[in-house]
Amino acid sequence: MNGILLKAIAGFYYIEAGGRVYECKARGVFRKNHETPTVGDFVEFEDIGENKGVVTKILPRKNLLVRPPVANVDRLFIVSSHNTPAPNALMIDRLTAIALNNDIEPIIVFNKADLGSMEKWFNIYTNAGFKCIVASVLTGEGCDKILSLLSGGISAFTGNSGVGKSSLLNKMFPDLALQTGEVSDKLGRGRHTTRHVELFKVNNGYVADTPGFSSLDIERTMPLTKEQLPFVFPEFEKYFGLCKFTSCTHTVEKGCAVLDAVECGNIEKTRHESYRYIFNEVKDIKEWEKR
Ligand SMILES: Nc1nc2c(ncn2[C@@H]2O[C@H](COP(=O)(O)OP(=O)(O)OP(=O)(O)O)[C@@H](O)[C@H]2O)c(=O)[nH]1
Ligand SMILES: [Mg+2]
Ligand SMILES: [Zn+2]
Repeated sequence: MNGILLKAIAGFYYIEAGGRVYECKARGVFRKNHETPTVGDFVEFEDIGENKGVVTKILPRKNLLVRPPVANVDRLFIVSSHNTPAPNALMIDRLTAIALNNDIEPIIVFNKADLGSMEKWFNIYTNAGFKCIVASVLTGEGCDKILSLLSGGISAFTGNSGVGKSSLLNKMFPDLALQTGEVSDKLGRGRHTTRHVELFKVNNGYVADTPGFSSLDIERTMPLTKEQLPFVFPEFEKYFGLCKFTSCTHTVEKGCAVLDAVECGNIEKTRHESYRYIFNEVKDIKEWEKR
């Protein structure tokens, strides 16, 4: 039988097929091949009765994200919030880069707009060419827009712990009744309420709620190369070919058209700072690997 993996917990895989959910184990062959069935995977499994089964094959993936661990993602909703926690440009820029590098449409959600204006953030990312939504679970603002983007394919919600990923999903789909958690007052940090990735069937599509991370967690190797990096900053693209040097990395070079665009305000400074930061990170890792 063919199905889709909704949830993986303690060695069990929960697979939906024909409107039923089967509790499955995986064949040992996956471990041998260092393959892990991942939420979002389309799989083949053997029905062994009583809604139980054995996963026998993972069908070819469109993509596979490491953080959050979800496969075959069509849309990534990158959620941040007005405060507790406040938006982090570098984190948004990492996530949009990872999405684009994996052929995923990033959609940036600025939540908790009831706590204050998100206009500055909305403008930065709209100008950079991203689809942005200002939202509030309290007032319901933006929820219809998110809802309209959820039909068809697989969507995943990601972002810091405490930004309101589960709350937004509950607002749109009250039946999910996902657990949400107060943000710690002292630190303004989320409490990592959502503990595992889970896919839900909604609007003719699927949406994954995922555990939030802290800004530190994402300070990790970016899964892309310095050659790929310029292409995942969509607002840079129209300047390529206009730089003085064909080998321009758009970081420090004289006569760089991207740097000129930053200078005159056509490219947002924070976006370019993130670019440079990530560039140095992926560049160093490559050199380290060569040694
Ligand atoms: N004022 C306000 N509070 C919100 C909004 N959305 C969520 N919250 C609150 O923010 C806190 C965290 O919400 P969650 O939905 O648990 O956040 P999460 O992103 O799922 O967090 P993790 O599961 O830890 O990753 C809760 O106390 C929510 O009530 C909003 O739009 N406005
Ligand atoms: Mg949550
Ligand atoms: Zn350049």
